[in-house]
Amino acid sequence: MKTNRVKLIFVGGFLGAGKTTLLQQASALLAAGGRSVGLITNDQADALVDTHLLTKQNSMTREISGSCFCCNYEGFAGVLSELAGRHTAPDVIIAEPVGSCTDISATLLQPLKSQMQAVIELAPFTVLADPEKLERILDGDPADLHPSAAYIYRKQLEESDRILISKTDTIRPERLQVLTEKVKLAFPDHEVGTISARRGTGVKEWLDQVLQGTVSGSRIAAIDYDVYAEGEAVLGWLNASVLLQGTAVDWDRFLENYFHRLNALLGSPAGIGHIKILIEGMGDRYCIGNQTGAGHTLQFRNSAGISNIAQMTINARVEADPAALEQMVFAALAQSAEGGLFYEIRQCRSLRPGYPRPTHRYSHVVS
Ligand SMILES: Nc1nc2c(ncn2[C@@H]2O[C@H](COP(=O)(O)OP(=O)(O)OP(=O)(O)O)[C@@H](O)[C@H]2O)c(=O)[nH]1
Ligand SMILES: [Mg+2]
Repeated sequence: MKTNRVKLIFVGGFLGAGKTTLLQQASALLAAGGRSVGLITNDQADALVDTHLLTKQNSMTREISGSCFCCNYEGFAGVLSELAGRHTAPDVIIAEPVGSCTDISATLLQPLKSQMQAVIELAPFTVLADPEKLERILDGDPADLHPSAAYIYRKQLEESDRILISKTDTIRPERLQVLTEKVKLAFPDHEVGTISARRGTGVKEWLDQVLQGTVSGSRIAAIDYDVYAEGEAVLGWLNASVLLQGTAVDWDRFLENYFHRLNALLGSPAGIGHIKILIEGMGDRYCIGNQTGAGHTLQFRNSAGISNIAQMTINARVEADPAALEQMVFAALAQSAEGGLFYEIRQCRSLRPGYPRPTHRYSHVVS
């Protein structure tokens, strides 16, 4: 076991803010600098696209599924101890909480400071916010979210140590400057930064700052748990894993067609938290599609190539009844499979997140 404490970085922020993309970039940068990295993902159910993606790059990736970190503190602490206790323990661990989760300072950071100081050293708690939603939220608009989900968005910003405006490549520099000033005005005691994980801009600077920073969980937000619970419960949550089989299928085109059909069934774009779909073809080939709101947010990356068999992992967080969401997800699959493609649903879990009941909730900041 290492004698030095392992640095633990939490990267929070609402669904689709860019957390996993930052984890990928940051861990690659750390690895290139000779530092080993452990990653911890979190979801309400297993078959998480993020875990599949991160595992491709980093074998020290762990997933806590079935509940958020806060409601399974012991599970999270157990994974931390396992990683930190390895013969080849990582130098840095980066953890990504569920995007609809808040009150992380009171329920995770304070207990960790109090109970695991011997093992880990907490970095400043960063919350990512994508410019489009952030701009609207700051203007008092719910940004196509249910008002209680917008409440969670605001609370995530409020409880953080560091607000990081993400996806800066999607906004003009002058607008970014105004937005940054607005954030500083709304949160005068927070550190505020900007980043484009896609372009790599600001990733090194952010890493240097959080690795040097020693103050974490510097504030606890007042959270109305009934509103928080409602903000989570309006989201239907679906994780599914599907085996696809056909003849020389172009999986990238299949994925585009699938999104097209699913959007047609979903109708109004309002209420899409994040739909992320991974298709893994032969060898290491994969493609991924992400949609974090209206149609213009849909992005495709990589290529799964052409083959006969592929594995599809579907994660959808949409303001819809879970049963209705499941029905639409599979109706779109049935439509996309017309013309000789077979599919087998290997696993499917659809749910409405339950009332958040954290293991611990500290009312004071632990020094
Ligand atoms: N243009 C642009 N897109 C980005 C950037 N960072 C992330 N994205 C895109 O935003 C979408 C969501 O990114 P993720 O990293 O999966 O977001 P997340 O916060 O982990 O999402 P959840 O885990 O569902 O909460 C994907 O399409 C990413 O490619 C960025 O810097 N620029
Ligand atoms: Mg993620």
